[in-house]
Amino acid sequence: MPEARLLTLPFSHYCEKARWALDATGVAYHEDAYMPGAHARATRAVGGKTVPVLVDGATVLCDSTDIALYADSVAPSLRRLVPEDSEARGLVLAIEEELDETLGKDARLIAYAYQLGTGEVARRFLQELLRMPSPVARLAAPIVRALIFRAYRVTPERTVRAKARVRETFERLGERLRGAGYLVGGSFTLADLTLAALATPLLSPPEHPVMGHLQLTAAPELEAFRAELLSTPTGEHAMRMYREHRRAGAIATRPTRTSSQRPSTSSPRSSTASSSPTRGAPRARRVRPRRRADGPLSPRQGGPRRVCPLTRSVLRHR
Ligand SMILES: N[C@@H](CCC(=O)N[C@@H](CS)C(=O)NCC(=O)O)C(=O)O
Repeated sequence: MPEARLLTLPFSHYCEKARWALDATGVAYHEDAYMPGAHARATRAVGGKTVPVLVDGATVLCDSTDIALYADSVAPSLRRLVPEDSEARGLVLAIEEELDETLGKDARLIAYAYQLGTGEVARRFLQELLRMPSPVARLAAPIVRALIFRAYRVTPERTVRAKARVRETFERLGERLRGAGYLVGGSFTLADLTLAALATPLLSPPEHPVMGHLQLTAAPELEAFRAELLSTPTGEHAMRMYREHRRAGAIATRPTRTSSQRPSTSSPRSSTASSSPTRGAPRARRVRPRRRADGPLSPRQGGPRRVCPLTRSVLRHR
């Protein structure tokens, strides 16, 4: 039985959230990391639109929350990310859902606004992120900028508003963290994981399994915002979650060779969206992912059809 497949853009913070949830719960999977553009074909082929997508036999989950809850539902009790107690569970899911809709979108918008903001910064960003040769990155920068700014409606006004909302979110969560080691209860949950993963475009924790190896040069405005957030209790908390709770992901253990394996084209049995009413109760599935009691995930047989050069460079680095 093949392992579950996680389709990603490897640098995406929603993908990192799903990857971390799978790693933390010990679900065996392999990551098919795509280049931007190629991801759209791959996700469409299984009935999805955005990444991450988890394909496990006939089950297709097209949202990071559904993937995390699926992973949690098959995890041994010691590795669960969502508490069983109904009050704590409700709180964890509420924080997770809110951060998906606020911090996830705000962090992405702010990071792109600054990293693609001017010609030279954008060129360097693409060169470092996608390992593009400098002349190619220079040509691609205005096109990528226009596409991304349109897709995520990046404008100076929206950037200012997104920063204000991130400050509010961090302040509110900071109140919750006062005198407490974690956002809910006394242990690491999906709420802490979601905060840390979705803040990565702003905080750049060195333990990030992909971005930690790239060490992108941040635009000065982004660096200043990072410094501001890192000085808050919530920023400190997110960085500590990476230091103390992030295990190496499958991407770091996978062989580099590619195979002729094509993504499944069979129609999905279940496919969910971020507004799915199934939060807290992933849909019925036929095949459960194998799980491991502890330790890093095993290397898969074969590899993705198109390995993102970024991933290759990370793999080389390890
Ligand atoms: N709510 C979704 C959001 C996923 C999302 O926005 N993914 C972005 C990457 S950060 C994406 O796929 N963008 C490319 C596209 O829309 O084609 C989730 O939690 O999975």
